[in-house]
Amino acid sequence: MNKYVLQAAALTMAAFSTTTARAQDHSHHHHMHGNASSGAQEHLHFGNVPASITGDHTHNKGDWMLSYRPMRMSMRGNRDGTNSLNPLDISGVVANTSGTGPTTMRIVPTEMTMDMHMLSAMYAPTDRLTLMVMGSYQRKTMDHITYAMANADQEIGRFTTQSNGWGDTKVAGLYQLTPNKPYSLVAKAGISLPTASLDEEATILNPMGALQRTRMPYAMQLGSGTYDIEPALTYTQDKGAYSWGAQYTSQIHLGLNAQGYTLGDKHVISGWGGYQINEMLGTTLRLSAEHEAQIDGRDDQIAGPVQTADPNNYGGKRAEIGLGFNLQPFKNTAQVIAMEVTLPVYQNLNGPQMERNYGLNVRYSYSF
Ligand SMILES: [Cu+2]
Repeated sequence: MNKYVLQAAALTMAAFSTTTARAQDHSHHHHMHGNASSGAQEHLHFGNVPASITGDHTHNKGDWMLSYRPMRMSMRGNRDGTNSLNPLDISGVVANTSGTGPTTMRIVPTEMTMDMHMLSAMYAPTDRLTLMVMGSYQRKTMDHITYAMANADQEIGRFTTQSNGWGDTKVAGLYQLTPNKPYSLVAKAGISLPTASLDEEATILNPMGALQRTRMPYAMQLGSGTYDIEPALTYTQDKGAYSWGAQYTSQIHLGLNAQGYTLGDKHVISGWGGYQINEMLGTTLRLSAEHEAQIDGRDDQIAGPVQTADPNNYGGKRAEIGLGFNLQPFKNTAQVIAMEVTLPVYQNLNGPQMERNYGLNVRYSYSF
């Protein structure tokens, strides 16, 4: 596994260094960010795109962009389909949470927080092709209630589990399909490399009232464990102070991971509009819809009377709204600070499953 990661990294670095050398011979560097005039510059719209959107733009030949994107996803409460469930609706329900057969649930998750810090670099070897590499560090916490084995209505205690570490590493090529049009259409071909840990453990309070060390459920692990194909197609355009765009993106997991399962494939469609209030501040409004499949296969080390240990209790259909702003402190897009708050508007989940509460995306990008 690590061999492939190193090969991919080496290939990326080789692509960067040859193209950097070529860019240096080139007498005229393009530094046209934020200059909203005609021609190729029309494509540099990335000043006013929602903070949660990635892979939406390409850069001019020889240009770089570094970005830091902290992100939070908060989940609170549970539902099955579109119906909200109380913890006592879940305790005692039969689920297929181990390889040995059905179990009645005695541990109910109530809240989960995922914090992710993403660092990425973009480099454009040509005016139409931009290369991107991204790494991430995450921290997840999950709160639970434990009910007694002998009585599904009797709470015996609460506990929190936590995992943290590096996530999967993503490498992508972004290609500008419409270089001479007033709009931009960018195709992304990306791959996610399985660099994250999938055997994170925690101490739990079991229904017998004892503390037990065990492998955490799928949701608390840090990556997919598989090579994933991540294609995307993004359209953006602007006119005066107004900008708008749409994106289709997906994550397709290839094969089974070493633990014996595959996370559900995910497809997301987003549309957004933006309004530039002045040279420094823009606002965005986004609507996204996604479909995520259930987990295929199972990790035999993940078991226990809890919904998150059942591979069927993953995925579903969700729609959300995002409200954001973009700040350009130096009145150009060389540095952009973006923030977006995401709120769910529709959740139809393969449950019982925890429901989303809110999301927060921040992005700082520096182009040169
Ligand atoms: Cu960029």
